[in-house]
Amino acid sequence: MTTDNREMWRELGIDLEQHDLLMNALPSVYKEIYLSQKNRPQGMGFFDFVVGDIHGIRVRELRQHAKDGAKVVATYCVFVPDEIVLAAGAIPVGLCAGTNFSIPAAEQVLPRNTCDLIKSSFGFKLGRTCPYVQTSHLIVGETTCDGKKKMFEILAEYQPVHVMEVPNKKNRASRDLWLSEVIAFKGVVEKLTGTKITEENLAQAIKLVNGKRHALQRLSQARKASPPPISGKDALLVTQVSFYDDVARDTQQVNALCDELGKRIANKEGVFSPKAPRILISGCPMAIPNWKLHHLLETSGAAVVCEESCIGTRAFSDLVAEDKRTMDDQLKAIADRYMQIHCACFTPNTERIEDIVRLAREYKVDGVVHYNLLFCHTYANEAVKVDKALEKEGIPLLRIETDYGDDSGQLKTRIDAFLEMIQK
Ligand code: BJ8
Repeated sequence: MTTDNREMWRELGIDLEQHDLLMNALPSVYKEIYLSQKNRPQGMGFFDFVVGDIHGIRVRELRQHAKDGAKVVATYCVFVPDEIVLAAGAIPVGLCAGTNFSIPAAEQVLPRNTCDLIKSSFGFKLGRTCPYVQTSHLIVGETTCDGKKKMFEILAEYQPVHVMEVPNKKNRASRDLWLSEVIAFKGVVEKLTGTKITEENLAQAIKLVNGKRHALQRLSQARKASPPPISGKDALLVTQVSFYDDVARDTQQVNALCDELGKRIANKEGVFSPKAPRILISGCPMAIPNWKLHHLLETSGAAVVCEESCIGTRAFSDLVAEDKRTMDDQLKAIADRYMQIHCACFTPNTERIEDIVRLAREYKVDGVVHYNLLFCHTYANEAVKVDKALEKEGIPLLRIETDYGDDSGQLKTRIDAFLEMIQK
């Protein structure tokens, strides 16, 4: 922790005393969970470095951009189109919402029986412990679930918030509603930045974000290999970092990592035994630093090879069409791409169930773990359908409902029993 960082945090209005508690705890947690892993790809060095100074370097960059006149736009959901933010010369930042550290502050205001992801994100603002929130000029929320949309109303009392209406159905009328939201968002960003979004700068931004998604697709593909060339924990971290790092730099680093993984695959070099049970995790997103389930699974002998999640395949599986030339067509292509995110907020949402079955086959998994945050009713109810579909396909499923608290002992008992059952 440098004095420079402290000075910057002070200027941002951070509660230094509370923030110190978080910053002091992180290195030992990271060492235990990440640095203790054997035979990690060298390319993970960059991501270790980024996380090692998680509230330093990147925040400093954002502040410099802000001093140079750029705006910082913070988001909580993969429905917010980064392309529009980048086209206007602003910087999108996916906010952390994965730690129980910020929850006590949130519980002073929000009901306790709210999902931890919502409480964690709100608590960072209320407790003034996140320099990314403090650096941002606008927070963009969405109407994906009731808890979130009500939280955004309260958050708007503390910071400028714009909420995008995500429809609940996938029919033509819903798509038109979503397109109108995308168009309105373009107007909001133009007003914020004072920059007109043109066909040219939007085309560039689409290409840039597609490049990042393509790199993450490569990483995902590499995990199909047996033995897996990278741990699930490391792959999760790479996806988490991609939400807040500079897009071009992140793309380059993920591609370099994938080149290395390609060589590992050719040499049959892996991080786990080829006999390790292969697991697909599906469900609620795991925002940084939520590594609990991956850590438990992988220290119990499993290999997590895929995440059907918004910090996983839902974030990068689809690209925006790059062949559109008019603004209307570009915005339609953006709207169409985002409508393919199969979040449980949609009804019906059969595409997500189909994705889970397809991914289970493609990644040759031995079992699926459905990850549900406590009080997340959309995913919990959808798990009933997931359960039925997997049973029909003969794919074993373990349903986990948890929060950010420490229930590792209980979870480990259930995970051990599941792994023993599916052991090859
Ligand atoms: S597109 S999954 S990132 S909304 S876990 S806050 S749903 S009660 S996070 Fe999500 Fe966008 Fe959907 Fe993805 Fe509510 Fe559930 Fe909490 Fe959730």
